[in-house]
Amino acid sequence: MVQNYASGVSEAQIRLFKGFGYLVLPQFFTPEEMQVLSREVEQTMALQYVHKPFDGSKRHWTMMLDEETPFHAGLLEDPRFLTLARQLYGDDVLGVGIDANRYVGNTGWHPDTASLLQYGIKFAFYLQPVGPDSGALRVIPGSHRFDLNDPFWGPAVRALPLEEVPATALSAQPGDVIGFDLRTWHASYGGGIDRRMGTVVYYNNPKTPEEVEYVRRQGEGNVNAAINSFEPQRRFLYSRSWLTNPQKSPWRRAWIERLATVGYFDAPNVVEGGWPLAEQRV
Ligand SMILES: O=C(O)CCC(=O)C(=O)O
Repeated sequence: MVQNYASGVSEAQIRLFKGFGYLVLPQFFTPEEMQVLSREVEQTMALQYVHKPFDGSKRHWTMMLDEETPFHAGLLEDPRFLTLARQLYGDDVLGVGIDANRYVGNTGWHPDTASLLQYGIKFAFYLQPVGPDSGALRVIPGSHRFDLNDPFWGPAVRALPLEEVPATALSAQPGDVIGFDLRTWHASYGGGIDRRMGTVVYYNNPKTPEEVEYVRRQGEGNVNAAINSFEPQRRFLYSRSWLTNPQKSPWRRAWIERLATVGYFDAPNVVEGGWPLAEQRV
């Protein structure tokens, strides 16, 4: 049995997310969808890491936005994700990414942004069961509101062994989805080798010049955090194919226009072949 998320979630769940920075969406994907997700991950990872097959020593990561993985590629526009992202961040929320991961061991405490002014939601789903001591995502409730420049907060978290930081572990079965604010501090403990997790990410549409500046910088930050660290075959975040929007998705068109305006695509290796695309250059 799956639950129907296409029309969004209740006010109580929205309040939980806004107050504590996360929510859990049980039974989101059907077993058949989980099989498709697993197959697409298997095939793409084999291609992206043909030069260094997974040996359990280092995380593998890849974007999943393209037509070779059509089920993943449609997730940003899937009403089950998009309706909720719009409920939380407004109708102009920006779809920015879909990825797949093969994690190795623990993940230390961190938020997914460099500033409280750059935020949005990351939806995460696991291809195998995860529990409190077997790789479940741990979140510090309410930490999306903590000042990143506070001299006590970050050091206090990092001074403790990962598993002793007071937190909530979000156990999940295949098919469940967890959503967390990008500012929420999260980690995982006790996960084995090859913990497979996919994500779907939306950014709040920046309103002030400062917010715009942080989204612009995030393009380069994402290249460093992903392409440069994990070294998949594909040396860019967004393919020309995704940017040319072959399905003529009105959502994707609006996201690309806005992200281009704020300069998110400008840094090297954000876009295949550089931005603007060759045919748009004068
Ligand atoms: O599942 C994990 O080990 C960490 C996930 C994470 O840090 C993320 O998705 O940002």
